[in-house]
Amino acid sequence: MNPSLVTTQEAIDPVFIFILGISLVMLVGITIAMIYFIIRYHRSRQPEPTSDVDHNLGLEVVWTVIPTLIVLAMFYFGWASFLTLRNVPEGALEISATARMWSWTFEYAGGQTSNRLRVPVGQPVKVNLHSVDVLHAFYAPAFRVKRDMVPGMENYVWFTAPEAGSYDIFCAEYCGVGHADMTTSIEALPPEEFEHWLRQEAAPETADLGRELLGKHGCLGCHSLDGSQMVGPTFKGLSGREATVLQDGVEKTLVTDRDYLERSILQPGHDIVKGYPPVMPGYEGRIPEGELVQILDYLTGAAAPAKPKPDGAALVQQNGCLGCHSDDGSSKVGPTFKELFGAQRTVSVDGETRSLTADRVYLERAILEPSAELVEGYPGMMPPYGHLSADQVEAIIDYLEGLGK
Ligand code: HEC
Ligand code: HEC
Ligand SMILES: [Cu+2]
Repeated sequence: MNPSLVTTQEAIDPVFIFILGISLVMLVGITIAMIYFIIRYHRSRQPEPTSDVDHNLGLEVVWTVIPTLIVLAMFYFGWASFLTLRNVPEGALEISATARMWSWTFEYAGGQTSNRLRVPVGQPVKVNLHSVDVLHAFYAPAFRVKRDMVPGMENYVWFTAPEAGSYDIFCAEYCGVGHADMTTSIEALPPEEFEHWLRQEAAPETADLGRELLGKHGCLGCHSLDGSQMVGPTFKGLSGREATVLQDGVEKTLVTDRDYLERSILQPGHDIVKGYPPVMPGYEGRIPEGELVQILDYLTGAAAPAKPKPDGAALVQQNGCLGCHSDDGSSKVGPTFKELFGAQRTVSVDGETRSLTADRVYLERAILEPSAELVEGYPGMMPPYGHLSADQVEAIIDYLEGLGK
């Protein structure tokens, strides 16, 4: 409603205080009047009927009109702030949130996914809500937003994080065993840090782009990526080593840092790598600046920082697996993970019963497509985890292997 409002808290809090304030005044006023009347008109003080007045028009008008105005004011301010919650400011960053039993996944426009909702400080964020199985509810109390997530129905919330920090997210749907375990957080980061994180998460794609550009500019006709000899030195292990070069015929040893690489591409004649013919064409003015950055990122390995191996135990926690599976042998909604690895399983496939060994292939299928084979005696209620990466599934299976058998 009010375009100068920048956060949902600013829209909700005054209305909340307003309604709470009026309610308090009413509560106190009515209670005092009641106590006063009880004492003042007690039978011991007033044994006789006091008067035979049957109504008072003035009073009746006052106690009808004033409460009506108060209730209308509550409605007006409530409606105005509701509109603020529903009208997403322009330029909002869109992120989609998927809820499943019993975990959250947040997905960004570039395809990056995360179990925590990372957002830039100061920018409105629109979260598109989506449930894959049952009712859930996205609830971020710090930003006063709460919205049901109904399977098959798209909905959204928006908010702006005013300062960096970590804010709770809950699932506010409590009819089911594991919603209360669906806790995660909004991590509000300074914009540069957020951009950095986004880029880093997108790294595999950037790396592919750098590689593609090497092909596009014909570099791979003279340079190999795998260490084999071609007309020019291989790109494998290129960055950060020492190179013996000839500068105007004088031999020098240089470190192949980013500046060196940039010069080697733009003005290859400046430093000729010893033992190679000076045949590389100069690319000055032939590669757009942005593409050169991508190529240098790729060659220096900045495009694909070695990501730490995912941690299976943490993944099982974050993805809500432990809401339905135990790791100690006790029974929950699903079979326990303890001593599952390598065990003999009885499953039903399209109504037929089969016996299988829980090897890596079986476990991978059980996680990605749980409905394909149902473990005998259990309901088919496990959500599919197709959004996990191959690395993540492998880490979970390693974790299961660690639980014995
Ligand atoms: C016609 C073949 C040819 C093409 C095409 C070519 N190069 Fe080269 N490149 C060479 C040769 C030969 C050398 C070694 C002699 C020198 O330093 O000029 C070299 C050297 C380099 C070096 C220094 C390597 C070292 O070990 O220190 C880099 C970096 C490099 N090239 C990048 C590229 C990039 C990026 C492209 C594409 C944009 C490219 N080159 C295209 C032939 C080529
Ligand atoms: C909503 C409850 C629920 C959640 C959450 C859940 N599961 Fe399951 N899971 C089940 C049920 C029920 C079964 C047995 C029926 C079936 O095979 O689908 C099962 C079966 C399995 C099996 C086969 C077990 C066996 O005994 O052969 C594996 C492995 C498994 N789940 C792994 C996971 C992992 C890993 C996660 C988290 C990424 C997870 N589950 C999350 C309910 C759940
Ligand atoms: Cu839920």
